[in-house]
Amino acid sequence: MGVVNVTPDSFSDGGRFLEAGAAIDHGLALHAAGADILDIGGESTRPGATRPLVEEELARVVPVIGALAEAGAVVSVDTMRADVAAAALDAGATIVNDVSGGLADPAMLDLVAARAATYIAMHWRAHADHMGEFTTYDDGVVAGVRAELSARLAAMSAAGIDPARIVLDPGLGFAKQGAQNWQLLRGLDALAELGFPLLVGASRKSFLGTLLAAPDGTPRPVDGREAASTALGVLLAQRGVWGLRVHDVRATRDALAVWQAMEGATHDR
Ligand code: PMM
Repeated sequence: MGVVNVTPDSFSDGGRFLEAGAAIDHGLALHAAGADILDIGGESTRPGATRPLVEEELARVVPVIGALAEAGAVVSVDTMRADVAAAALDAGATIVNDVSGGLADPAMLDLVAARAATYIAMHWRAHADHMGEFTTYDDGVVAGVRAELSARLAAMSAAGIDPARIVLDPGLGFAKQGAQNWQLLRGLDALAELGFPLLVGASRKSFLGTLLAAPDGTPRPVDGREAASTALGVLLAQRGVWGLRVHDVRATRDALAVWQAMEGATHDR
């Protein structure tokens, strides 16, 4: 899954693709580089971010989704709002990527059920402006995320969402402190046991910046985290995750091709 953030302030690429034409060109490039899905988002969820108005979010994502779906890409909309999801599905998206797993908007699960969309439900506890206050997990982060995702699955089932259309996501960086992200990644099997495909968004996140910090402790800036993101993507693919949400699709595709060649999964060349 290739990331197309149509936002002024995302941590990884904020402001670069705010203009629709630039976002569409970027999406087309990710599609050409081998992305199976393009994920279009109009709300930054970086720690501390404030929310855009719904009109603003709609104006950012709908034209981009329309153009990319028209070009033949499978499109997901990265939104927590049912109204934005509805407009995105009307514009040609087929997947709703809701970082709140249905918690932010009470209308979301019913909408997804009614429209028979594929639903990516991420683990989430609070909006970005105060999620840093919710990083306590009494039984450890793996057990906590698993229990809270199970509760969301019950809500999805009650709303009538087809289980065959559900994907779960551990929500790296969302109400998680640095080390908790590594604990979650190591404990991914416990989430896989819930019986649903997993999507993981690790690309360029701050726990990688911390891992790669300079000797004086300065975190590695976002644009220096690509090799680590790609390496982690391969390890996750080897563990059987269904999807990787990444910024550099070409690097990820190349790394996956190397892994598959080593496994003998591709023709010998
Ligand atoms: N991370 C971000 C945004 N959307 N969606 C899913 N499903 N999983 C994630 O981990 C996720 C997401 C924040 O990262 P960005 O600012 O690079 O988009």
